[in-house]
Amino acid sequence: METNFQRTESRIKPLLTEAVKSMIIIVDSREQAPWTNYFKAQTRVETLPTGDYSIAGLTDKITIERKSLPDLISSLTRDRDRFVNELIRMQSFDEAYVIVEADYSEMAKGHYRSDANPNSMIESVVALSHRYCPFYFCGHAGMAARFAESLLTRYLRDRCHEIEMVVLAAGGAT
Ligand SMILES: [Ca+2]
Repeated sequence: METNFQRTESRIKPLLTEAVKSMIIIVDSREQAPWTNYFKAQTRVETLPTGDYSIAGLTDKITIERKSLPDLISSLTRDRDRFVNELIRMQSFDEAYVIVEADYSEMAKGHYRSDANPNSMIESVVALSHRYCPFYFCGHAGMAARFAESLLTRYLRDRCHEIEMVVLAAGGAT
């Protein structure tokens, strides 16, 4: 006779595959120009206490902070304290990322309005990404959104894989 675990084993994989396929991306309600149209996944607007993008059901586990180049420059200069506080809050997540909607070369060449020194900006990005979480420069909004969706999907797929392993291991014990 089939045990409960064997039944669960055969059902768990399609369920988890479905969970990844039907992932809903949460978009923070304060996002000014959200990436919504670039995502393949469905989205839902909610107010996120930290960060701009996450996964429905896992909003306290993974967070992505979106920065345009002007946002990034002000976050590294006059709004630095506020930004560092956010990076500190992001430490309580399993995974946290800062995604910049610009090329690294735009920042390094000082292609922004502020008179902030590009070398100081580079040093700041190095220091903060070393201390807190990765910063990815993804060119423009469309590419940044694709990168973000990929990070979110991979995170969810990894968690589903863990659940599958737990179920399989438990099944093996009967
Ligand atoms: Ca932001």
